[in-house]
Amino acid sequence: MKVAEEYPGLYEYANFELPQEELFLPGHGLCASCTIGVIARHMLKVLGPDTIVVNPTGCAEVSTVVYPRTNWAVPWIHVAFGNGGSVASGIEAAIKVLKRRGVIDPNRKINIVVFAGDGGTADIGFQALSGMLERGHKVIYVMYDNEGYMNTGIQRSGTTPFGASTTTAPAGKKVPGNVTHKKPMVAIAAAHGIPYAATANPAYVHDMVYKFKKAAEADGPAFLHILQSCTPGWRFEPKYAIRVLELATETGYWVNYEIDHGEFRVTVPVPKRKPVKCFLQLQGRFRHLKPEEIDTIQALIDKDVAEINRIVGREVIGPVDPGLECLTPRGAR
Ligand SMILES: Cc1ncc(C[n+]2csc(CCOP(=O)(O)OP(=O)(O)O)c2C)c(N)n1
Repeated sequence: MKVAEEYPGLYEYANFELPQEELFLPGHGLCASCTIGVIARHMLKVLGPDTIVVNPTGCAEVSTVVYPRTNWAVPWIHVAFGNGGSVASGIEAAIKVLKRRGVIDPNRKINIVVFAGDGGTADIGFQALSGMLERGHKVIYVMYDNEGYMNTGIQRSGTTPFGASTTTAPAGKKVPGNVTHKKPMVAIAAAHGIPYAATANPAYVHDMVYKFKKAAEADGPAFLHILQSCTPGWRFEPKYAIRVLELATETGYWVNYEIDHGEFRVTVPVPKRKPVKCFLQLQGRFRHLKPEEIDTIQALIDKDVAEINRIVGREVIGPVDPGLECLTPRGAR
């Protein structure tokens, strides 16, 4: 309740208020329990039919659009792996001109969305994204982050976490998998001075839906960084797709926050954290980690959490409580 009082609007857009209409249609080829579907479906429920989706190559694209079939019941365009931001910028500029010329009703609100993976955003699409943010195009950029180049065979990306084993950063005798840290994409996007940037997690659907709404209402570019569990890449049983995402937030590995016109807010406070091993041990990509490597990851998270608490000015993400059970039944939290 405290959260609702502090952040009015957070729970306004609850699921039951969303339209019944499905604009992301069933019958796609996403992997069993892939949470890209959860993100796309809720995104279109919030944004509605007057939405144009720009989709760089990645899992979302190859699994939902195989000519002549599509799961997107809205205008959708395929773009190259690296130019989502540029194409969206062009669409936004063209719509402005068409409105000025009276071809399109100037009062019609059309949402333009880039729906791109972490490789297509944090790495190869980075300059197109940066240009789009710098020029101030009114586009919602959604980066779904499965922490690797998943559709081409689980290669590491700029957002693969420390210690994850991938096909291009395999765990071996001397190297514990990937040795770099996640690129802080929200901080980078926010540093462009855009009005809205946020993280989200499909396991916290109300929070995610609220952020789609805020992004649509922003008076300029909006950037959403959404964690997305990947069954083959993270190597967990499909039944844990949402549970593993919950653990990401419950352990402080992933903090749900927003930066609204420079104002930083944690939107899902975590009074007591579970140890990060709860998140790691469900996934095959971390199975090789030694206890001291898990301690390193825990220390990295503790540092990030301390920084977040410092920015907020109070302990919005609490300390680790080793007494908490990893897999608390849903609703018992
Ligand atoms: C210039 C270029 N380089 C490489 C590729 C091959 N390619 C297509 S999709 C992809 C990986 C996409 O990764 P990401 O954006 O993280 O999305 P995911 O597959 O994980 O959904 C790669 C390497 C390409 N299409 N174009």
